[in-house]
Formats: sequence, C-alpha cells, structure tokens
Amino acid sequence: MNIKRALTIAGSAARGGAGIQADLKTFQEFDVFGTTAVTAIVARNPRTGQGIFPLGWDAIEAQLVTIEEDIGADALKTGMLFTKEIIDHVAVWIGNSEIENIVVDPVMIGKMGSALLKEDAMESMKNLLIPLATIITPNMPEASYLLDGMELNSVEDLKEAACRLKKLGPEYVLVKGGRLEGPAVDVLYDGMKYYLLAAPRIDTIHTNGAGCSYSAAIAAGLAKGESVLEAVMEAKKFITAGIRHSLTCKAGVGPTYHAAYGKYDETGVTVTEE
Ligand code: PXL
Repeated sequence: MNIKRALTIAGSAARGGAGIQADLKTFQEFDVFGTTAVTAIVARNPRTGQGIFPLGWDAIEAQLVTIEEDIGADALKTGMLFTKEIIDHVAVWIGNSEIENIVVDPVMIGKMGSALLKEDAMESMKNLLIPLATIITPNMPEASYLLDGMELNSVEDLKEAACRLKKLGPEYVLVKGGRLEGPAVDVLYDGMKYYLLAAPRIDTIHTNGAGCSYSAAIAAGLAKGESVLEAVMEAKKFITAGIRHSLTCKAGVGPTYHAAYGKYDETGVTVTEE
C-alpha cells in the first residue's frame, strides 16, 4: 500500500503525551506511517524531578540511517534535540537528505518546566536548523528566546515576531499564541500574507505535548501532499480537540488526548487572511 511516511527526531517522553510518543500517536491518527529517531529519554514528573538522558550522535545516526535506507520519509519533524552537538549533526543530516518537508518545532522548555534545550544550542538552532525548515512552530516563549527577548503581548506582536523569524530562513513561520488571553490565535506567515487561526479558549492547564502533537500533525499533512496552509488548519483543529479532551493526572500538567479529533464535537476553529 502507498501509505505516506513521517519521521520524528525527538525525545522520548515516558508520560506518553509529548515527544516521540505524541508524534507517533498523531501520525497514526492522520493515517501516516511513523518512524522515530530518539534523541534523549525524558523520565520526569513533578515527583521524580529531573531525569533527562541524551543519546550520543552515533546512536541517533544509526536510527536515521536505518530509516533512510529502508522505509524512507515523505516528511520529517524535529522535536527535543537538547544539545548543540545533536542539532549540529541533525542539521547536516537533514541538509544531505532528500526529504522535502521539514517541520522544526524549536522545543526549549517543557510545560512542567524541564529545560529541553541547552543554552549553548540556541545559535545552532537559529543558524543551522531553522534555515532548513519548511515551517517552524515556536510558541510564545520560544519565539521570544529566538528573537533575543522580544516581548509578545498581542496578536500584532505575534505577527511582528513571525515576520522577524521569517528572516532566519524558513519558508513558513507559525507563531502559536496559546498564552495570550481570549481566543487561542496562531499566526501563520509565508513572507507575504498572515493567516490567523483562531480557536475558542479552553480553560485547562492540561496541555502537555500540545506543541509536539500540533507539529506532528502538520508533518503528517505535508507527508500526504497537503499545502502548508491546509496542513496547519487541519492540525489546529486536531490539537484543539486534543486539548479540549486532555487527561488530568495526579501531580502534573496532563497530556492532550490524541484520539479526540472528529470523535466528540466541532472544534470551532476559524481562519482569516490579512
Ligand atoms: O512538550 C515538550 C516536550 C518535548 N519533548 C519531550 C518532552 C516534552 C515535554 O514534556 O518530554 C521529550
């Protein structure tokens, strides 16, 4: 069967809501065959505290070579890359690969406060990885870090941030405005037009893995040949449903539920062009 394939290069999140686990569940929901290159193992909740175990490049490269020589990929997404060494290698590997659709989620800090990117890795993220991207998907803190501390307080600021991030070289920028008040508005920018994707605000803290799942859904859409706008619109609906039906948990920020889209209710997502 001609099933499309998507590869995720990201961390393993033991809690199952974020990272590689979120990506695979999302790919499955979109009828895309998922493959993985694990960069690090994250085993952390508010009780266990810090538990991040990065892999060496040899182990990561072995996974990538295994996939490339065999299954292949129609799209790729990156999630938690953690160290400068890993980003530098991943950027070279992507540059040499023939994969056309590259989604870079510039993961930096987990919803429960884990540092998922080392400080000295920021320049490589900006200068080596982001220029290779079809689309980057920063949330507000990530956009701010990438823009030397720019303050983001409004949709106009999101647009300004998207415009500045575009100069780093990706084809599209999606700045996610979930932390603003009012509707959850994300700004997609292609260098000419801004598309505002809005969803009704969902009153919950349980959004662990939302960014991972959103970017994985975009990668799945691109793998299937959708345009970037189509893929982002569908992904926004998917993640809105996932947040609305997220899990509560004993101590931390609960994970979004990947199987919610299309099962329970309409998402209420709208798109306007500016
Ligand atoms: O949601 C960010 C994220 C990404 N990748 C991994 C994570 C998390 C947050 O928990 O654990 C592996």
